[in-house]
Amino acid sequence: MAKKISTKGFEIYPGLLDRSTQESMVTDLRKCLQQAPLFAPVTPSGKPMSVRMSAAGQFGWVTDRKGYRYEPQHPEGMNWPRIPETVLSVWQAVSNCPRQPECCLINWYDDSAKMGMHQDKDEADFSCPVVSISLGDEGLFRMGNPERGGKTESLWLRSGDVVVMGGTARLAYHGIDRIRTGSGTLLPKGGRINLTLRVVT
Ligand code: MD6
Ligand code: FE
Repeated sequence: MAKKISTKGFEIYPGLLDRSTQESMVTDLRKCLQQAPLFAPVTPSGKPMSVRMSAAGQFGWVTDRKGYRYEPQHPEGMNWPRIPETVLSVWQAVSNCPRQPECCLINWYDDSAKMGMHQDKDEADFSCPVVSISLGDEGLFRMGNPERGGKTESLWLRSGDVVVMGGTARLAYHGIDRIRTGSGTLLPKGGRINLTLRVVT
């Protein structure tokens, strides 16, 4: 198995995906986004999020004035595409979970996008981890605790890095403080893609 760093229960696999795997994944994701385009999510309080979002799988995670939830269709009404095999194989390699992911959330960060500290808790089965894949520009990942506040640790996630949030870290707060513009060479126009695989039901 590849090198693994464990911090606060988060398991980080630096450089798990080689360049050609990352390139195949981007090709697959472009097809997904043709079927289910990125949209600009709004928090339940009406605040626009700085990332743009889409998903693949049986469910996509969405947010709008009605709240945070999983939905079987894109906000514009189309079905979500299937989760690409290139992405599913990462789950098989690192999740140690007998269930299959039902959602691959696709988050797209431009230069100024970030993600505030949050828990991923809209899923039903917290015995399954969330697995995240980073592509493109580097993002500063902040890892916290199961309760809001307390000490945090930060780490730059690079293209091809994979993070597993399971066990004691499954409900830990985490976020992306900022993007390092132009740090990646995978995406010709720059930016960062983060995929998170989740079992929803
Ligand atoms: C990101 N990731 O890396 C945001 N969630 O852009 C997440 O929110 C996340 O990396 C659950 C598990 C791992 C993650
Ligand atoms: Fe998250």
